[in-house]
Amino acid sequence: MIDPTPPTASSEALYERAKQVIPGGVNSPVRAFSSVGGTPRFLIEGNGSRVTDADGQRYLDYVGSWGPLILGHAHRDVIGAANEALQRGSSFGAPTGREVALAELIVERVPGIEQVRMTSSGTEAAMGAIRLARGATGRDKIVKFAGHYHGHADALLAAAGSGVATLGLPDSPGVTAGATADTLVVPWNDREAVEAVFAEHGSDIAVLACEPVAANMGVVPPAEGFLELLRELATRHGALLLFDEVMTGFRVARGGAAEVYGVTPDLVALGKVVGGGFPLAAFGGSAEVMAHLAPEGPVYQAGTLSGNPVAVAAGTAQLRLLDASAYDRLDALAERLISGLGEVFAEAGVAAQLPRCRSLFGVFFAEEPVVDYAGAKAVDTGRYAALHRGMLARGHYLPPSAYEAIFVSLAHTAAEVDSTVEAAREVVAEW
Ligand code: HOZ
Repeated sequence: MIDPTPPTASSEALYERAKQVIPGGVNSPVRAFSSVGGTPRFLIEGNGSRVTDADGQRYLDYVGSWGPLILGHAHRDVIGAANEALQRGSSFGAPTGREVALAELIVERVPGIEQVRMTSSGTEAAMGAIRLARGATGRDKIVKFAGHYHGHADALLAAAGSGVATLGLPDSPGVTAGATADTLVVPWNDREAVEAVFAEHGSDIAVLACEPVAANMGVVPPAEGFLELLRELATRHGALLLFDEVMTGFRVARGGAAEVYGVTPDLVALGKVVGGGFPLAAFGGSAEVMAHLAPEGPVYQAGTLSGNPVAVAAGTAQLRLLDASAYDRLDALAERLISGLGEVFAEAGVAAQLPRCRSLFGVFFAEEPVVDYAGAKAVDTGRYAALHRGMLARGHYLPPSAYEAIFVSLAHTAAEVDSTVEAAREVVAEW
C-alpha cells in the first residue's frame, strides 16, 4: 500500500496564499476540489505513474494532467525531446521543420485530416474549427450536445460539461444571449432530437459538433449507430461534422474515436495527448475545407505560440511511442482496473456504472447506465466525493470531479492498478 496521507500543511498554506491572488486559488476550476471537498493538492513533482505534493506525500496518479500524460509523468524521451528543442530556443514565431513533422504524423494517423493547424489549447482548436466551419459553409448555426465540452469559447459555453458540470453552474454569466443565439443544443444519444433540429434548421447549420465519446460529463459513449446518424445528417444537409477529440484523440486509438467507430468527420479538434504535456492543440480537416483558413483563405485564426517548438518536440516524441502494442498494454491496464473496481462495487452492493471506450473510462454511481446529460446530472456525486476522499487518503489520486474521466498511463503497472482496486475495497467497506 502507498503511504497514507500525512497532514497537508504545505498544500493548505499554499492554498490560503493562492486564494488571495488567484480566483478560487486555482487556474482552472475543476482543480479546486470544490465538488469533492478538502484542500487541492499542490504538486511539486511527477514521475511515471506517481505525483508528489508539497507535503512530500506521493500518490498513484489517475489524472495524468487530465489526459495528456499517456506515457506517464516526465517520460525520458518526451522530456529529452523538449529539452533538446529548448536548448535551441523557446519560441520563434516563425515556421519550423518540427511542425511539419508533427503535422505529417497527425495527417497519417487521424481519419479526416489532410491538413492541420496548430494552436496552444483545446479551446482555441475547437473555436477555430467552428469559425472555419461557419466561414466555409457561409452558415451561422452550430449544433452541440448537452454536457459536451468544447472549451470555453463563448458560443460553445451552452449546456457545457467539464467544470461547468462539476460546479453545477447554469450557462456562464458574461456569455451574451447573442453569442449563443446560433448555438442549438440537443440531448446526446437522442436520435429524434438531432433529426428534428436538422429538419427545422438544416439549411442554416454550419457544423454539427460532438465529443465522439462524451468525456466531460463523465464518460458517455455514443449509442450504437449514433455517430453514423450524425455523419449521415450532416452530409445530407450540407453541414460539416466536427469531432472534438481533445479527450479521445490518440487516447482511445492511434486514430482516435474516428478510427474506433469507423466514422470519418469533416473536422477534428485535438488537444491533450498531442502535446505531450505541453500547451499544444490542433484542428484539421480536408485540404478543401482547410483552404478557407488564412493566409490561404479569408477565415482568420492565429497565435504567437502556435506550433511552439518545445511543445511540438514533446508531442512528436510522445506520438512516436504510441504504436499498436502501446495501445494494447494501455487497454489491458484499463480493463484490469475497470473490472477490479466493478467487482468491488458489485460485492459491496453499491450501484455503479463504469462506462468506457478502450482506456477512457469513468465511474458513475447510478443504478442504470447513463446515456445523456440529464442522466449524468442525476448520478450520486456525493458518493463519488466519498470515493475520492477515501482514495486520496490512501495515496490514490482520482480526478476531483464526478464528471471527469479517470486516466491510466503506460507508466502504471498491473500491481499498481491492483493496489488501487484494493484501496477502493477498503474505502467501500467503510460505507
Ligand atoms: N479541461 C479539463 C477537463 N476536461 C480540465 C483542465 C484543468 O483543470 O487542468
